[in-house]
Amino acid sequence: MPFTANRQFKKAPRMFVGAKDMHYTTSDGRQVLDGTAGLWCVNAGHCRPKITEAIARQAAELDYAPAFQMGHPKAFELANQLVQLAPQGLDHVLFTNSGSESVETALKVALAYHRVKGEGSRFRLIGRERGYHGVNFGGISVGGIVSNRKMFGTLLTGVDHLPHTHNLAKNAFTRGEPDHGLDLADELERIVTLHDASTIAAVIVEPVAGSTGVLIPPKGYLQRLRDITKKHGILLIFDEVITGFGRLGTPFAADYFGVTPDIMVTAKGLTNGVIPMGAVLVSSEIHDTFMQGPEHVIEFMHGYTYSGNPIASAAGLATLETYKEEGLLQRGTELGPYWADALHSLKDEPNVIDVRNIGLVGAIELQPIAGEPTKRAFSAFVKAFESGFLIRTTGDIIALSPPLIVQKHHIDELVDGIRTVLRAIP
Ligand code: PXG
Repeated sequence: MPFTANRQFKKAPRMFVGAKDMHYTTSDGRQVLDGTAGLWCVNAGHCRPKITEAIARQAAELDYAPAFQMGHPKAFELANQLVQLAPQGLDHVLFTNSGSESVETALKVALAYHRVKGEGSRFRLIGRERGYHGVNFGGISVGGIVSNRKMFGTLLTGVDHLPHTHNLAKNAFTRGEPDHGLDLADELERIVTLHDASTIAAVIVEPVAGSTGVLIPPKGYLQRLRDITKKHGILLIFDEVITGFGRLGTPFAADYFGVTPDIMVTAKGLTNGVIPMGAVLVSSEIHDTFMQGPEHVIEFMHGYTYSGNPIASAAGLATLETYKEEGLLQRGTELGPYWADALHSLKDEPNVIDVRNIGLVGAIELQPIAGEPTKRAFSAFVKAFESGFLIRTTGDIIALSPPLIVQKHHIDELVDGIRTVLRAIP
């Protein structure tokens, strides 16, 4: 099983057999409130009719079309809609089947772009400590999670990392963007000085790091990264696999922070998590750079059998329509203050050392049990599940990201449930 304690799980399986809107149904018939939108992906809630019907219709009409040298209308329609929704300047789309594939695709675009431009010396990729960019070799190389990297040999060479921005001593219990840490963006200048700009292709960051516990960028940090990358001709890649599609109360984090990258990596919420699909958006400047040479020659040697798969495309279109009809991509702005108040009411509960929030994301960081890191949070996860709440934990951090259809009473229920759990566990 993926990222699972296999032996423990198989002794006491936690199984879902159904889902509707905000709830899962377990194999023993219990309702579980979804506090995490599945794995940060079911932004429109579960089993939404528009999406399930679109999938069924498409499966009966055109099940599969070859992705190479052939097309079908829905992939183009979805690409056009994505471009409409995305920040201005991101005008072209490459489809993939997951966040991990989107990351690999983005890194390859960055390297090839510089080479096509005659700057093939730009081969370095810069990631960040505590970054998560999926599990493939490029992603774990630029990623900054030691346990995901250490087993797998030399990874990609020519990679360096920015420091992470998490600083509890200075920023604990901040609402939204923390005040301290802007200077950490200047570490990029140090890295550029060390390697020389002429060797660096791209910087990749999650605008808000999700998997490692909701690390919210300090005020001005992303803009500073944008300024430095621009100054040195380095591409800026935002990995919006989690932050995309309304998680922060705007379509993308790029909108929230007012910073537009050169390449944007997406997946998850693109199809509401229902059918695997990812998309990489790039600027016209990048796209146009590739469009040269003889016309019968393939411009970018990359792609997947299932890139722009018809059923995934149909799911994506129906998902975007659902977001639009129900105003879901703005829900995080409307509900943000209520969400923040509810979460921060946990401040004085046992072992809570930080609460942080942005849009409809939140984290509660717990003091680890001495000598047994992750154990306290995992106990909270199990206890919450038994009590009817799905939460995520990473290290000793509880991460929350409910579907964007969440109502105030669900928020109350979730936060009160967590309060009870925190009081009950060791
Ligand atoms: N980039 C980011 C920023 C992600 O969060 C990926 C890439 C990889 O996506 P795929 O589709 O290949 O898994 C992710 C995935 C968690 C959790 O609980 C987070 C992810 C996946 C599973 C669990 O934090 N993020």
